[in-house]
Amino acid sequence: MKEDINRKWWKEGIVYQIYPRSFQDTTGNGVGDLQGIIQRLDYIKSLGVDIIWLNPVYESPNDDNGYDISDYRNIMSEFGTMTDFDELLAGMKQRGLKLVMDLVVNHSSDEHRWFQESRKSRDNPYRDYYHWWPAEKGTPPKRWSFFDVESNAWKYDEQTDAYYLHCFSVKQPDLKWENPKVRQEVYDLMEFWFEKGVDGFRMDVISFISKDTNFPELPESYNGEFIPFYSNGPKLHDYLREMNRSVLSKYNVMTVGEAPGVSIDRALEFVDEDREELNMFFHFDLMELDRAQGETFTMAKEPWKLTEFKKIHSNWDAVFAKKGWGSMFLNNHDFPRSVSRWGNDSRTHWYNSATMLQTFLLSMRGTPFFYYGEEIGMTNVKFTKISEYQDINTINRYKTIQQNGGDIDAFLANEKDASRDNARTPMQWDTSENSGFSKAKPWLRVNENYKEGINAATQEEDKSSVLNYFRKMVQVRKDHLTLIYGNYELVLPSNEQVYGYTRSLDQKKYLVLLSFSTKKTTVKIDEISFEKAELIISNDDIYPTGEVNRFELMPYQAAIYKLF
Ligand code: TEU
Repeated sequence: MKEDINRKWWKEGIVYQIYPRSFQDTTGNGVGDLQGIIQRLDYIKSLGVDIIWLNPVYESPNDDNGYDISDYRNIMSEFGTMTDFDELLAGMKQRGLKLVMDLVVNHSSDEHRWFQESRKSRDNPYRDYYHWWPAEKGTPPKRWSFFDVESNAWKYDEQTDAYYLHCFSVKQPDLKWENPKVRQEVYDLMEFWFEKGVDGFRMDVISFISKDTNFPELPESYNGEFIPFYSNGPKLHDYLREMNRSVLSKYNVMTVGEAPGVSIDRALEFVDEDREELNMFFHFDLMELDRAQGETFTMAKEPWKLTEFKKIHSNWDAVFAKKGWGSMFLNNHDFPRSVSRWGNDSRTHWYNSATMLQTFLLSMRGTPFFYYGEEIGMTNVKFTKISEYQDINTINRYKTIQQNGGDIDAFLANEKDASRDNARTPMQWDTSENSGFSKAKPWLRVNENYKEGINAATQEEDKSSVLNYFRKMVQVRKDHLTLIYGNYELVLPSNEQVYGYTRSLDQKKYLVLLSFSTKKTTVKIDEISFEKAELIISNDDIYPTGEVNRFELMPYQAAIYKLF
């Protein structure tokens, strides 16, 4: 009997995320642009991916690299014009690629016309587009801000003697979703892009949009952790349903919400099809695995454990086994490079661990999201001086520590592993100056290892490169519907070296074995029985052990077998 799998393009597609600032500069100003992406469309198509997610390309003063939008219907001048955008979209359509844009509507830029108006007077028609706290009510109740040196989300504005709320930087005031006019503005701008032919949105901190506008003190149950509190606003799901009804339901589009603070028990509230809210969302359980408790950007003292890594993925897979759908990612523009973080970027283990991690994402249920450069195994840049960083997050946390007389050296050591800029260095295209990214000095320093084989051109020529393995593995996913929709079952749950699981659908069964170890390991699979294991793909040589259920794995080896 055929299992019912409810096929959808956004479940079968593979996403390639582009940070436009860092992809390809064509104007010679050291900043990537839309023409640069257009130039590289054939390369992107050659990877076998289906969907491009673009980080924000709208007009912005770039306090937070485009996450502070001053005009939702225009293109950032550094990136090009609307004509360039239309050309990009047409070029993508021609090649059968879909485009997902970033929707940043928890906040706008303080340079957006709405905020410029809002701050003018208390009776301005746009006053209620943002959260204001009149000073005569006293100091507003504590709210935390990500990028504020004092971590204070309330900024006093003299002009109207009131404070405005900004959960991110002072230049990112939070929009007031409680105002129906704001919601209508958002739906209108979404329509604007859908009418152009855009295929979906990744929704920035969408879990934060609803606020209790009485601004009570943080309830004790949250134990000082503000991210889960921010993500649990009273009207969140009303707004998502309204958005779906008003706009999303009219188009065949994909939605993926960024949902920091949303725990697994709340997952289906967002993506259960019957609720008609979102298709998928990003959870952050994995991103917290190697971080200090409650500290998104500080490394934990203890190394992370593979058993915990497995548990996170097994638990999340189970939630979406019958309803909803998951998303899979190992890095993005906010988190360090996957091979440096979950693999091993030493010369000896770089190739195997980069390809092993690709095998993982491409053999799990849930839509895989790759981040530009992941296909060639780009690594963390590990800046040592504060002057090398460009990210407001690192720079402002540095200032906080300086102000409080904290340990600057410890902070810089932490940022080497944890900073967002690790993931934002220019794409490594070839061995020419600045890795072929730009003829001018890049906005963020290039990782020097582009000269040592970590670049697309060199890997293009090499049949056994990370890049060419990626292409092969993408094809393996496409050729095996089981790897997309099949049931997932963990084997070897307590093994700290090897992650093993099976995927099965309609009588077909595959075994995936992934070594996370720097040593050779042998595993015996006793949980399931099979007579034969036929190799589908591996990133290293296979050494037969003479026993059907015993496997020897080289350091960071990945292998997928079909079981009979
Ligand atoms: O990130 C939101 C955010 O909270 C992350 O910084 C955080 O690391 C993660 O959610 C784990 O808790 C989004 C964007 O991705 C980021 O680049 C922006 O700076 C931010 O929103 C503000 O728009």
